[in-house]
Amino acid sequence: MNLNRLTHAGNQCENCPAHNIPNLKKLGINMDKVDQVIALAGNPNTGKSTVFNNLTGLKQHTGNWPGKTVTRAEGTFEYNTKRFKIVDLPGTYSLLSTSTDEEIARDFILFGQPDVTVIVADSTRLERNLNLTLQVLEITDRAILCLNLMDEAARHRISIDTKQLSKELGIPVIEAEARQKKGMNELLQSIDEIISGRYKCKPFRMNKLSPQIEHSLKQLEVLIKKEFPNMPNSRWVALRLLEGDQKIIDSIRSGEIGLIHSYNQNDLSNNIYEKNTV
Ligand SMILES: Nc1nc2c(ncn2[C@@H]2O[C@H](COP(=O)(O)OP(=O)(O)OP(=O)(O)O)[C@@H](O)[C@H]2O)c(=O)[nH]1
Ligand SMILES: [Mg+2]
Repeated sequence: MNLNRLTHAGNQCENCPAHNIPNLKKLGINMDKVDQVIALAGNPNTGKSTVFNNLTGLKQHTGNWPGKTVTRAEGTFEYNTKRFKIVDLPGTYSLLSTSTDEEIARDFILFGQPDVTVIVADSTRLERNLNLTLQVLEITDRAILCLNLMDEAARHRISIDTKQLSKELGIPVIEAEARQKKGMNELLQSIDEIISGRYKCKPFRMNKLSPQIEHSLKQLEVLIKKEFPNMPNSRWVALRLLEGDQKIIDSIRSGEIGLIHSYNQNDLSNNIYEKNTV
């Protein structure tokens, strides 16, 4: 094996533009004075932690099997002089899922009030990944779809019309190969455009509900807001109540849902980050 050549290739790679994103400072776990919060959501094994590591310089656990990230981890970076907290979440297929890992992701997406939610999707399994994407678009006005693993998609001869997808979803769609650090600059630019208001998302929403259901939802929402005034996404909670979601019913009865909201508003201690790394 020619080690010289390998080392040289490594150095070349370190110098290539993908490794040196302009205007990005990776700040690790320094949580001082954060301006904006970004959530990394997505199905399991789509490259969320790889994106997180690229932007923060941290070493969140990655590997080629689903379910590696089991709790939420936080890191920071600075881009164009703004400071961002970015939250790496466990993978989830749906906001209605009930496994512990998936609940952690769901709770942050719903109640953590991220300024922008980046949905990291596996480009080779776009259809399956769009399920969560559409659910996230129901509850937020500011989201980005990061089509990751584009190298794998190309290998499988899958091509995606990202412009059309972006038009139909009403949000930016960014092509990425996070393991090769490709697309990170475009992702950051897109986050910046949304935060500054230069890009206005018009998220695709499912068909309208019937007037009767809308009426019941409104009534329930008023009651929920009375009990939990600061809780975001009361409409989503009201919908779950109408559907008879027992866990949500129980957490409303016990008041726990209010605690979930405040837990998700707080910074995590470094301990939690440590537990989730190798
Ligand atoms: N080929 C290819 N592999 C990638 C890319 N991005 C990430 N990976 C690999 O995909 C695997 C999963 O990446 P992770 O970052 O751990 O994925 P995750 O979404 O955090 O996974 P969970 O935490 O289990 O949900 C790892 O082996 C990464 O090296 C990419 O763009 N192309
Ligand atoms: Mg992960």
